[in-house]
Amino acid sequence: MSTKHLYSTLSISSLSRVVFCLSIINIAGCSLTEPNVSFDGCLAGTAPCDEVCNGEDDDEDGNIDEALSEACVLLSNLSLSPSSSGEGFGRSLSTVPDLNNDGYNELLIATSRSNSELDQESPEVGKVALIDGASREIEWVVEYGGDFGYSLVVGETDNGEPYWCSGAPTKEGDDNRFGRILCLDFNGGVIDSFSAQSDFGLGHWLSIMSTERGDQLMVSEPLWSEAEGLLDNFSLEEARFEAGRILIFGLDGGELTPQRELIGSASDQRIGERVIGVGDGNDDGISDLLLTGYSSDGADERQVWLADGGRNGSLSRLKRFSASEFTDSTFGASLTSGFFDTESDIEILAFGAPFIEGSRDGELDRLSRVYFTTVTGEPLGTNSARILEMEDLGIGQSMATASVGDSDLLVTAGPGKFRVLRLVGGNAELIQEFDLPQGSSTVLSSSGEPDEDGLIKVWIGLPELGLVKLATIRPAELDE
Ligand SMILES: [Ca+2]
Ligand SMILES: [Ca+2]
Ligand SMILES: [Ca+2]
Ligand SMILES: [Ca+2]
Repeated sequence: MSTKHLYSTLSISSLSRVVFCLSIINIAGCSLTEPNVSFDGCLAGTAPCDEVCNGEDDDEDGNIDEALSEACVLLSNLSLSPSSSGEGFGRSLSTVPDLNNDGYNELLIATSRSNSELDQESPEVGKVALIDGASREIEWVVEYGGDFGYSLVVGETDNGEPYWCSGAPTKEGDDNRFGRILCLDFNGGVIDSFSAQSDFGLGHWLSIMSTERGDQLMVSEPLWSEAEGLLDNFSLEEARFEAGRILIFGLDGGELTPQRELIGSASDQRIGERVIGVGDGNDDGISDLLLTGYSSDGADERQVWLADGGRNGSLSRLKRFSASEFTDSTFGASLTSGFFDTESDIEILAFGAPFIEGSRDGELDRLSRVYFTTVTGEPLGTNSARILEMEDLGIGQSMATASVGDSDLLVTAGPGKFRVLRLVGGNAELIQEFDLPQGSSTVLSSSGEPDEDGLIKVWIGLPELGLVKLATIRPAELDE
C-alpha cells in the first residue's frame, strides 16, 4: 500500500513595499498515518465514510472535518519562510483582527535576533511584516533599529481602532537610551513611542490587558533600579536595585499615557520578565496580574506570582508559586489564561516550566511541565513531557489560548513538540500532540474567533529555523 504525496512550491513575486518575500510550500495529499483515520472501506476508495479529523472530506459532502464531536486539531503542511536568509523570522508573532473584512484574521510576523544573540552595543535592524490572512501575501514591512520586533502585541483603542506595539530593546545609535516601545497603526504609521534610560530590559516583554476602559499596554522593565517613579507622586526613601517595574499605559487620543506603575517591593525581585493580566483573584473588582519574579533573598530560581492589579507603587503579592526541583529559572517561561476546564466556568491560569531536572530511580530525569491554577491560586492538574535531548527545553516554552465555543483549549510548544490540552474537572487531558521540526525555540499566537473557513489558526514561529508553521483547530460541533 503506498501513500501518494503531491509537492508544489509557490513563490510570491516581490511587491513594491516588500523587503523580503515569502515562499509558501504547500504539501497537499493524504497521509494514512494521521490520527483517528479508520482503515476500512475508505481505503478501497468506493463508499464515502464517516467524517474523521484528518484534513480530508471523508463523507464527500464538500466540507472538510465538519460535524465532529471533538475539536479537530491538525498540523498544516503550510509553511511561511522568507526567500532570503531567514534567521530570526518568527521571533515574535501576533494574530491581528480581520482588517479588510474578508472573514480572515491577519498576522504580524517579526524578524529579530534571538535572546542569546542580543548585543546592546551593536543593535540590529528588525522587521515586522503584516501578512494578509487569506492570501498570505505581505501587505507591508516596517523596519526599525534597536532589534525592533523583539516583542509584539496587538490591542484596540477606546474607540475600537486596532493598533500594534513592538519593542526595540537595544541601544539606539550613539545616544544612551536603552529600550524603546513603538505603537503603530495598520498602515505602518507610528502613533507614539516611549523610551527609557534603563538598564537593558525595556522592550523585552509586552502584554495587552483588556479592561472596561479599553486595552492597556503593559511594558515591563525587569532590571529597573531607581528611587523615582515615572509618575509625579512616586518616590522611595532609597533606590531599589533591580527591583523591576511594570508600566501600564493607555493609548488615548493617539498618545501613550502612563496610567500606573508597579515596582518590585524589594531589591533583586526583577519583576515582569513575563506578565499578563488575569481575572480578579482578590475580589476588589480590578483585574490582577500573573507575573514572574525572584525572591529577594538572593535565590536564583524564578517564581510565578499572582499580584494585586489595583496597586500603584510597590507590588503586593497574593500568591506565589515555585518549583521544588531545579528549573534553571525557566519556571514561568510562558503564561496564559482561559476557560480551560470543560466542567467549570471559572477562569484558569496556566504557566510553563520547560526544563525541570529531577531524578527517577536514581537516574537524572528531565521533564517539562504545564501547571494549571485558578485566579485565587488553587492548584489544579499539570501536564508533563519527558525531555530526551540533554540540554533542550520542552513543552511550556510557549503558550496560547484558543477559544472553541464555550471553553478554551491550551496550546503549548517547545523545541520539537506541540501539544493541545484542556482540563476536565481539574485534571489535565491531552487532546492532540505533534512533533515539530527540531532545532528551534517556539513562539505561538492563536487567532480568536474562527475564520470564514471555520478554523482557528495557531501560528507557530520557529525563529532559529526561519520558519512559521500553522496548526488549525476546528471547534467541535455543539450538540443542540
Ligand atoms: Ca465532509
Ligand atoms: Ca475528515
Ligand atoms: Ca482579512
Ligand atoms: Ca483584583
